[in-house]
Amino acid sequence: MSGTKKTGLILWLTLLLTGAYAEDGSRLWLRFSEAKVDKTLFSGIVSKTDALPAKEFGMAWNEMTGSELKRQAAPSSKSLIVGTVNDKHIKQTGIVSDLKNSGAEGYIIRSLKGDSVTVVAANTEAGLLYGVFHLLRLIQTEKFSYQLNIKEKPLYDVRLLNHWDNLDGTIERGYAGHSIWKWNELPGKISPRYEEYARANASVGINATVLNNVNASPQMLTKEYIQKVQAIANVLRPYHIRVFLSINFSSPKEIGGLPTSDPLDKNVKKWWSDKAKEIYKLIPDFGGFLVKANSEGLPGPMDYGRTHVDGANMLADALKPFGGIVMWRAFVYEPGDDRVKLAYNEFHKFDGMFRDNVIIQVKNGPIDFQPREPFSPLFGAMKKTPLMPELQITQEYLGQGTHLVFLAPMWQEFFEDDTFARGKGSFIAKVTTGNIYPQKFTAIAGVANIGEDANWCGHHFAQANWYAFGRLAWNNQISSEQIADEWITQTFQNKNKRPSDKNCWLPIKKMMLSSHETAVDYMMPLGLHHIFAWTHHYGPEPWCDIPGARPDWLPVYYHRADSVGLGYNRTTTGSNAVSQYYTPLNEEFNGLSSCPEKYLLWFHHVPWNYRMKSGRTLWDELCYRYDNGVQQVREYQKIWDKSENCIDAQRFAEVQSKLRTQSRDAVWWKDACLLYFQTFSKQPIPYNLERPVHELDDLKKIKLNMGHHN
Ligand code: GCW
Repeated sequence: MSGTKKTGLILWLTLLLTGAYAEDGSRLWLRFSEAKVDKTLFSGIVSKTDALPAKEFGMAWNEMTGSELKRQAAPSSKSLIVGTVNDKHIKQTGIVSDLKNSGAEGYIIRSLKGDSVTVVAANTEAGLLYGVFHLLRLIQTEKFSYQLNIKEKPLYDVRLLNHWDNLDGTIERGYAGHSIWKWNELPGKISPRYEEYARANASVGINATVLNNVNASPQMLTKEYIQKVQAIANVLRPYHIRVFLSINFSSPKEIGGLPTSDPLDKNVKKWWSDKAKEIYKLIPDFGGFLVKANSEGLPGPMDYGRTHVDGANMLADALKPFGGIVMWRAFVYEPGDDRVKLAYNEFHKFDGMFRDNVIIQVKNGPIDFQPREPFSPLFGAMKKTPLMPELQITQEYLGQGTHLVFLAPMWQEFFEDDTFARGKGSFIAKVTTGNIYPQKFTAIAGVANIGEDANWCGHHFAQANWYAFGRLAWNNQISSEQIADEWITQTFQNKNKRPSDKNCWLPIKKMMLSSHETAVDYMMPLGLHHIFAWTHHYGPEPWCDIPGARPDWLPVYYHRADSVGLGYNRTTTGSNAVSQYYTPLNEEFNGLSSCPEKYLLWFHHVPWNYRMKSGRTLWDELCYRYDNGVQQVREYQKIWDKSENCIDAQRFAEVQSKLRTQSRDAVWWKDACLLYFQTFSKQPIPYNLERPVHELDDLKKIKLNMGHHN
């Protein structure tokens, strides 16, 4: 036996004996074999044998208990009944009338009195699937009982992932390897990952996906590719996931041989109508198009002197006969005024002019997925046009595949923001679900963090962000704490390690819940934004000032550090971006002392010696925040190392290693920002804080090879 083989065997035996084993994260939160389940929970299942929800339940049950769940022709004590309103056993339960307002995706899980029968019922198979996954989650997290009475339906109609996946297999802002879509193998070869992907999404309620990058290749709409898309759609369909595509606005010209892509040209209109027909013939439940137009160099209607309305409506007309929708992005910023104001200025004036199957997709903040931004003032401003939030699950600006940052608290903050659109209480959560101004349909998108890495998301904890997006798209009122609880239990529970695992989970949960604020602290506290390194957006480069580059791609444009102070004056004496918000919010943001400190430098240029609420000067406060970020990550390292006994060996080691990098990166961020801003403030870093360990000149030389255009 060779040395390596011997070591391998010993390692294997040790793992076996200690109960530790390698786990690569590929099972996500669907690790049913690790759940502690009493086999006698159910005596059998009453359901249609060919229905997917029952099949999914049966498979999970096998994994959980090691035994088959018997089919029953009629319910008996401790039966599980799974069925739609058309099934006779559901009719007998009396639940049917309660499902009246449950819609196409809602469900009821109810324990019937007397003989411990559990019923999962819905109007449709889609609802049933969500109900079954809910029941499984209860079992996995040891929350199942015979006293259930749950009624759920989603708050958003379309809950979709946006893949920024290119046809060559690369992913824009992807940090988990190449794309899971194997375009060169399709349609002949179907990767097993497509179905796993569908199941994982369905388990958290995601019902739609855009397969390709918003920076779309015209090739996507060729016959060849539509056939490939059809093959994927066929796998996703049983899981009730509808496929959408990003389109390139110049497609008629690029692949259709037309001399123009002018949206008012009749041949162009016909081209799109024919294209829609062609797609729906192969994919009858096709969702529609996502469009990035006249943004970051992409073509659009304005190339022909037309407007976003002309472009969106033309596509909407092509899709309308088939029930498709257009998701038109508001991420536009032609150079000119303060970038923060541009999307609002461009779109607000078009309110009420779009077709009823158009929805405007708006990033949560007015710039670009920064670690923290105030909400985009478009939310609440468009009263007659449906808007959908776009969140970024992939951590472009939040440590990418390396930093542990749980995004649910950031999204929760967004949902809880009050727009004052119709007075107090006009929360984003309500505005975007049609509860302030009625919307014909609602939607929410998350830019996916999924790739072909074994663990899907690069960082084991990044899976929590996929999970959280799904849960919040279903119900934007679920607390981050609940989401973390659910995810940790499902993801880390381990049959061999309980009960000690629970002691570990509390600190892990605390770490997750504070991790976003921590990243804000060590990257850009107090409202700083966009001081990332040029192109790759991983590390700090607040000094970056490339002659000739677009000013609004440069950090100095945003932080405006000078001898007086720091921050961008967006008040009435500055760019006046505050005026895009409703009263009293505009006034609150406008006042130096009323502006929430988390947005201070977003809205104000603040003197270095300005007194903060803590009593410290701005400069000192900045130093404390950066330092706090660093200390927190070190705390996370301790928490994680202490959890070694309850986490499997592989994931433990991988996360441990990433936390080490995150810890070094946090110091890098702190030193870079403080040493650089110190050249303006000319003040010492408070002496009780740890000293920089880098030279500013050395940090300025760091160039990571992660190239990207902006
Ligand atoms: O966040 C920026 C990214 C680009 C992205 C663009 C967008 C897909 O840096 O990579 O392009 O936004 O959202 O369109």
